[in-house]
Amino acid sequence: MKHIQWFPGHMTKAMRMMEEQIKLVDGVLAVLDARAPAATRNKKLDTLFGAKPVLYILNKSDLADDRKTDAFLAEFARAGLTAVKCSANSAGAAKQLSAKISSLVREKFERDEKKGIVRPPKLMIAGVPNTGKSTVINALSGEKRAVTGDKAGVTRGKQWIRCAGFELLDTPGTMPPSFENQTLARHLAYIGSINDDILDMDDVALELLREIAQTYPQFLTERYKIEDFSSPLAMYEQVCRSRGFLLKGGDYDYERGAKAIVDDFRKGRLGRITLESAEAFAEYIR
Ligand SMILES: Nc1nc2c(ncn2[C@@H]2O[C@H](COP(=O)(O)OP(=O)(O)O)[C@@H](O)[C@H]2O)c(=O)[nH]1
Ligand SMILES: [Mg+2]
Repeated sequence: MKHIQWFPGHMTKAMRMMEEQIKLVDGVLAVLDARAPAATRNKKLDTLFGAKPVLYILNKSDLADDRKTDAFLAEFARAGLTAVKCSANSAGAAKQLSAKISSLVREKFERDEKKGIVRPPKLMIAGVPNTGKSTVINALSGEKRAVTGDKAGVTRGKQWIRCAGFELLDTPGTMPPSFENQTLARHLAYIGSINDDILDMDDVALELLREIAQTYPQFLTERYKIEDFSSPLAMYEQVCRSRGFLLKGGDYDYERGAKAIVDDFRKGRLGRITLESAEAFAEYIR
C-alpha cells in the first residue's frame, strides 16, 4: 500500500487551535474509535492536555468486537487512564457519559466549591475526524441544548452548551491523525478518518480484506462467500463475483468492489470487527 501522508501545515494549524481551546477547559473528552483505539489515540494530544483530566471515550462500540473493547478498557486502566465504552448514537449514551464526566471533574469541582467558585466545570471534545465527536456533543446536549453565549475574557467568541453539571465547548477539536505507524494509518483509512480522496481505494480494500481474513475470516465467508483466502486479490475478486460486480467484457468492476468492501466494514455489515488487539497495541495506549 502506498505510504499515507499528511500535510505538516495542517497538523501545525490544528495543534495551535487545540492549544487555544485547551486553555478554556477543565477537562477533555477524547473520542476514540473502539474498532481502532490505538490508531485514533493521537499521543501528541497528551502534551497538549497537560495535567487536565481526560476521559477516553471508546465510541462506536456497537460496531466493535466487545471482548476486545473490554481488553482495551483494561489496558487503559492499567496505564492509569480513565476510559469508557460508548455508542454515542444510542439511547443510554448521555446518561452513562454524564456520570463518568461528573466523576472525572469532581475533584476540581469540590476544590472550586471550597474556594467559593460556583461556575460549573468546562469540558471540550477532541479526537481525529469521524470518531463521533459531534454525535457525542449532540447526545450530551440533548433536548436541553442551550448555548450559554459569550463569556468575558478568555472565553470570548466561544459557545458553551449547558449540560447536567458541566458545560461543553460546542466546537470539537479535530485532531489530524498521526501517520507515524503505517499499520495504524491504514486503520484510520478503513474507519474513514482520512479523506478518501487522498487514498487509493483499491489498496485500502485489499489491505482491509487481508486484515479481516486474519482475524474474522468467517465474516468474509458469510457476506461474500469467500473460501479462497490465498491472497487479498483472490478475495477481492470473490467479492466482485458474489456481488455481481462485473464490467461489460466480463472483467471485474474493482472500483465497485472496493467501495462495497470499505462501506460494508464502515457500516458494520460484515460483523463486529476490531482491527487491533490490546496486547499488540498496548504501547500506543500507555
Ligand atoms: N454505529 C455508530 N455510529 C456512530 C456512533 N457515533 C457516531 N456515529 C456515526 O459516525 C459518523 C461520524 O460521526 P460524527 O459525530 O460526525 O464524527 P466527528 O467527525 O468526530 O464529529 C456519523 O455518521 C455518525 O452517525 C456510534 O456510537 N455508533
Ligand atoms: Mg464533527
